[in-house]
Amino acid sequence: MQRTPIIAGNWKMHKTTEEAREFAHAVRSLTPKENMDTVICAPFTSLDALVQELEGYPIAVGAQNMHWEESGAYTGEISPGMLTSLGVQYVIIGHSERREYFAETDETVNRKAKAAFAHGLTPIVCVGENVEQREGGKTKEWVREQVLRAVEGLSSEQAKQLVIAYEPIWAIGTGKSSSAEDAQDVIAFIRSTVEDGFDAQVAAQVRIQYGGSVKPDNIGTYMEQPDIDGALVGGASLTPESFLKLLEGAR
Ligand code: G2H
Repeated sequence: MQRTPIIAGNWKMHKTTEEAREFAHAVRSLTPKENMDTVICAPFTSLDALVQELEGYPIAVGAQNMHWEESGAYTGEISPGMLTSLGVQYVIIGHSERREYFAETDETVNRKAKAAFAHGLTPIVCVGENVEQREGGKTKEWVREQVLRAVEGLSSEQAKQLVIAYEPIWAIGTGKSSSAEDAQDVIAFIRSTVEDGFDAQVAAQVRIQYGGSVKPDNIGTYMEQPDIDGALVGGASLTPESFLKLLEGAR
């Protein structure tokens, strides 16, 4: 099964709208890559500007979170429909920083994943273990539970469109990346977990990224692995130079 690789930048809480526009101008010269999806997941305040600046260019725009309801008394929240009305196509769900600092749970991840599909957004669902779980040999047990809870109630057609990002928490923003072989091992396991939840066809189509201190000089080693379909990249996606080098390195 040929899966289209997907490289997504996760800007986290970086860049004003003006800075986002400048970034978009700098990367617009990007030569369209056949067979690769490229996404920038930006703060809510920059989404509109990015969609406008990148219209007609081969870079999609994603959000980093959203609420699962369509509207209501949820002060400070953003709905799926608000994102799609801007032209946003992807949304990161359940990033470990949201799980750790903003009370995101497997249940809210699941609600958001379902809401994303209901609105035609592609969710990038993040899973990953912390250092204690890693050292205690609990990585697979933990990510299996996170994956199965995230996909509960999705149809097979939806699950095929899903993007999962495996991001070991100890590798996020620390400069300590998982070796490509270790990442491959866990990601192959995640694929087999998707097979258990659905079937072999869904497992063969779901795209699974690695995330955690991915840089232009190590992205190639991840992309060579048979089950790794791309990367979710934080720090190294923040400058146009580094972002373009990432895309080069991922080819
Ligand atoms: C993990 C990743 C982006 P970084 O959070 O999702 O960030 O590449 O900076 O480790």
